[in-house]
Amino acid sequence: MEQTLVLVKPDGVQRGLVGEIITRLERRGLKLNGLKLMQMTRELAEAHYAAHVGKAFYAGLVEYITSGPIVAMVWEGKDAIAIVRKTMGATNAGAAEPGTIRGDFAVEIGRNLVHGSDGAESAAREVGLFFGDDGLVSWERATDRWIRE
Ligand code: DAT
Ligand code: MG
Repeated sequence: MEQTLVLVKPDGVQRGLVGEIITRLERRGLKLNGLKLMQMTRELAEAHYAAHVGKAFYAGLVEYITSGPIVAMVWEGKDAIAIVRKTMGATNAGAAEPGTIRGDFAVEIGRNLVHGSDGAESAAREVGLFFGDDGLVSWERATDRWIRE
């Protein structure tokens, strides 16, 4: 089953939106495999955002993601990567559709509340970065057959 890494960024934790964000992913029908509150080190932030090295916003991005605790999660489901991205909304929160997490709770790209892996390769890499040493839990849920036929 497909897995994806989701982060509630420091603004989401500071603003008390952890529960709201988890609720939206749970209600959508995705299944939680792993969850932890943590402080990202600069090293982890640089590894996580390696694709953005050299871009104008890179330094600010690393500063922001390490500025306070985050919640890291792994969510599972068929097409979980794309479903999470849709549920989050556009990267630039100011242009994100209402009904999405970013479109309902954020107003700009630099404080966009959440991260979700953008493809199979990055999901595998990011799940390993954040949960490599932890045991993820794959489990049967009584409601699974009411969510997928
Ligand atoms: P996403 O988080 O939607 O996957 P991304 O991977 O392209 O977006 O970029 C990672 C983060 O970097 C994004 O959440 C916010 C920031 N970012 C991206 N493009 C930016 C830009 N043009 N100006 C400022 N911040 C930007
Ligand atoms: Mg991305």
